[in-house]
Amino acid sequence: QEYVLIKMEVQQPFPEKLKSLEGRKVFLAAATLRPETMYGQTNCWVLPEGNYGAYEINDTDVFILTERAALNLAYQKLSREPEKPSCLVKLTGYDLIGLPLKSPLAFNEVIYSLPMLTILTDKGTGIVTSVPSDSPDDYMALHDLISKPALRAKYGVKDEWVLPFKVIPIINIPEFGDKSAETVCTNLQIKSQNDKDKLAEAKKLTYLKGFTEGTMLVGEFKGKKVQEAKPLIKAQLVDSGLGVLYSEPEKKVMSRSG
Ligand code: ZZB
Repeated sequence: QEYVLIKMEVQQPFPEKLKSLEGRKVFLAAATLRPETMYGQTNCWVLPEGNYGAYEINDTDVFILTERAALNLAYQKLSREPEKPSCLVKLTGYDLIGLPLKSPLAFNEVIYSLPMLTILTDKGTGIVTSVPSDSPDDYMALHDLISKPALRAKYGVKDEWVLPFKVIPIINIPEFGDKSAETVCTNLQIKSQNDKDKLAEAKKLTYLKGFTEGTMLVGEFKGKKVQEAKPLIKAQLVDSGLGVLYSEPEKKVMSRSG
């Protein structure tokens, strides 16, 4: 899988835990397969109980992600020292909740890092950018935070990090309209981010239709099909240095004979 890592820049002033990184450019690096949806970002997701680190990528840039991703990056020439990840600060997801971020292409000037309980730590970077218009997982996780004050309280999430953010229409899919994730989640009667089977079904539907039938409603490639816009936006992000390419090694398949 070739992902684009979206460099979501942590805004000043840094919290106590990140103070030693002052003077550097610090990014939460979110792995995405949908660079064309970056206009609609409303927040970033982290796993509260997840382990993360702040890794030196070069003389200026620091990426916050999982150790596993840092090691993969180090073998893809994205580490200060080749093949050796250099961790400046160890962090957990709790340390990241509430960080204000500036993210490439996003219409929202500032977005916040929020808890998602279903993030996999053995995939991507463990940091996920949230596009509730087109991703059912994101739509439901945001819906959970909006509708459950107790959930916000549990993770120390302030109302102003969540409640002002609305779903932004960015892609039209004839069958599902301008907010396909919302439509599909409603149709399948999905109740929460933990509704795994239904969410997998919803993701399949929106992925496929989004790619084959979607049209961009916003941005430089407004009016173009998603299929055409996707590689163009991907190239722009990478060429401008706002994103970097990241390949996930194939998962090892266990031999049956042991
Ligand atoms: C923005 C986005 C917008 C995404 C969308 C999806 C969609 P896949 O195909 O299963 O590999 N993701 C990345 N890393 C993780 C993780 N560690 N745990 C949970 N989710 C993760 O899925 C790749 C997508 O899963 C990535 O692309 C990312 O969310 C998320 F409109 O980035 B995406 C219908 C999906 N729409």
